[in-house]
Amino acid sequence: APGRPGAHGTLITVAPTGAEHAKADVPTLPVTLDELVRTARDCEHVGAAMIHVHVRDDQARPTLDLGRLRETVAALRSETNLVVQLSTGGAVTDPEADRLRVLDALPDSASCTMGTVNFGDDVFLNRWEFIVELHRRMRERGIVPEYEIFDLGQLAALRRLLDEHGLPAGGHVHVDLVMGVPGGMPGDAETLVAALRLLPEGATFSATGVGRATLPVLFASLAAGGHLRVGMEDTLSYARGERVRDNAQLVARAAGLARVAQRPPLTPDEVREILGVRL
Ligand code: KMH
Ligand code: ZN
Repeated sequence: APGRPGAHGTLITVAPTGAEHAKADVPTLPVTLDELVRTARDCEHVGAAMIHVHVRDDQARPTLDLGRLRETVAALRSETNLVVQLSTGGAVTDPEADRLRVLDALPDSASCTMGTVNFGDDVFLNRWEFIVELHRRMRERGIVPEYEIFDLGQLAALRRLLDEHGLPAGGHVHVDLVMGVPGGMPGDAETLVAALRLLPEGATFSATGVGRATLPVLFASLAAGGHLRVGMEDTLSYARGERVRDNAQLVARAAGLARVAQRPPLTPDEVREILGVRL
């Protein structure tokens, strides 16, 4: 693990919003552009290097509106130095055409989920042809993918994608293990180690645990030389019986633990170099 690119430090990605939580239930969720930019600045200040972005409309509902995505990318670029990653996952009901159009907003990076998975009571559909099209368009536009892995079979799909369609933009493979989604792989150290055995050679990985998998996955990833994703998309509870105050609280905790592990937070520019994001 210490031999992985960037393993001297820790990439901390913040996923501040997601598509699943309602603003009415979670008033501190950043949903407006203003709230998002403020969150991004606060999170950068305490150690985040990348932001995984879902946007909301004026009613705080998830949207893939291209104008809003473009405006968001521009604002995050001008107000922070964070690597800006847009979600192409959207919400479980979003049509493929809308999800592909996200790439027209030209972010630094975008997510690319490597297969279909049960997602709570819903199905998060990712057909093979759709995955290939995401990969192809990202390479065409110079957008660096982050391959989202919800289950172990999706790592076999990633190998197939790279074998059949070649390396992504930037020439480097970066994976995010999303663990503990009901319907996906469990969020524990044993499963994380099993996933690592299936990673393509030379790939870097981050991991995030959803809900109560948050801390086990965070510790397991740090111990294995991996990077971290944290944020209110994945976790609303800070400790037993204690709600998350804001995203920066989660980033600050991750940064502190990364320092304890002697793998301090990487800067956005270090992350650009590791992931092959154009400057
Ligand atoms: N909202 C989930 C259905 C991604 O951002 O790429 C999918 C998701 C993954 O959050
Ligand atoms: Zn997401």
